[in-house]
Amino acid sequence: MAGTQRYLRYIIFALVCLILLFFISSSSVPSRPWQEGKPQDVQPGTPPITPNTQHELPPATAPGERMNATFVTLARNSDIWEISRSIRQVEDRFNRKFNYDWVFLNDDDFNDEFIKVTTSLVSGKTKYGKIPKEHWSFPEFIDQDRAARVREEMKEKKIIYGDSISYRHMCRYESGFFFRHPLMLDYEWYWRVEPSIELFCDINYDTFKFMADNKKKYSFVLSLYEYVETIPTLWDAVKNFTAAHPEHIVKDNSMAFLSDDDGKNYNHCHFWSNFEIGNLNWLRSPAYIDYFTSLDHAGGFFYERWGDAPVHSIAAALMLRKDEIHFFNDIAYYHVPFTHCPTGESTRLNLKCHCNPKDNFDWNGYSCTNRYFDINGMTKPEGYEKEQ
Ligand SMILES: Nc1nc2c(ncn2[C@@H]2O[C@H](COP(=O)(O)OP(=O)(O)O)[C@@H](O)[C@H]2O)c(=O)[nH]1
Ligand SMILES: [Mg+2]
Repeated sequence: MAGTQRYLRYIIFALVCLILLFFISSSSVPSRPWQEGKPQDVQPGTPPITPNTQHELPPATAPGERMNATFVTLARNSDIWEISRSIRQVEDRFNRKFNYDWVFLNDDDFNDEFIKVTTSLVSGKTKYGKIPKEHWSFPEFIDQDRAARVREEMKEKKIIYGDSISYRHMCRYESGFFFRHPLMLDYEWYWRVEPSIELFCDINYDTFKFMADNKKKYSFVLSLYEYVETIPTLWDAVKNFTAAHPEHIVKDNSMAFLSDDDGKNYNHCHFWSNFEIGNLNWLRSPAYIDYFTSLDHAGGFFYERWGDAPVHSIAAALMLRKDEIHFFNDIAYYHVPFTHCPTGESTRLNLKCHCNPKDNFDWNGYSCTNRYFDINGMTKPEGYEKEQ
């Protein structure tokens, strides 16, 4: 019995050695190296295999100094999963390399779940602020009955957010207060992020540093015409402001972006402010504060439904020099229902973009980006005609 067991052990040992030898010899057979840039030989009937020649991994964190900058998001606790999607995209495409802070603002207290989830997603520091009541309520000079009547009328006309009070507080807050929140006072630069946005391309450089190095103060990726029904008297209020404060209007401005008759009428073009990278000191400047205060007293945030997009855009177009506004062609972006997908295949491939170029809104007749290029004497990217 003992002899049989010994034989069995020898046989098992020999088998294990044979198997090991087999694996060692097959792994030492040199395999065919990748051929740079050329597909492998293809056997008939098998799909081609394309080697990825850009396989070096980028460094986990970009070297160099950081700017005094933060992301900023206005959100409700109920926005948690929609903002998580946005954060994940911003982190994957940009911030995992730069680790900038993120400030969250809310008219209510953020709950533990919102704080826990968003903190886990952001690679920089996260800060949570409550908006003071006086920045999210009707100012004393607003006639609340008149405001209520307008909401009723707008509801009947089915104007989007026409009957919403909170949407109006939100637009007024984004227009005049977010940059003055105590948490924002620590920073010079901001990047606004909303729930459910998408970023489609890698951003391999520090966009805040780009803004500073190139003396930019405001930027955009999408532009379009505003719904006229929401801003019938906005341009009158702007004209009152410019008449009272001509000193705030700069010489080489972008009036031609806003008006086709040198300022008489507004053409409703604006930069879409759900994406913005900008300079907070500009928004905190006497020029911008005078502008906001003047518009606020005109009452249109409540008697109409002025959005922060035309409010910011008109300010940028009149109170900044043309060359202080930047169009980020390389930041591919979606916010329902519009997409900015960079024109130019080489840009899209280099930046590993996953947007469909057919979805690009830039050269659509309802976009104002064409006009922005024209008034700045900029050459449109190759291939733009095919996207019109
Ligand atoms: N805290 C808070 N945030 C809001 C409220 N309404 C909208 N927001 C935020 O304000 C931004 C714009 O609102 P959104 O619903 O995206 O408007 P839209 O993009 O114009 O359709 C988003 O970041 C929202 O999360 C609100 O009542 N309270
Ligand atoms: Mg939104």
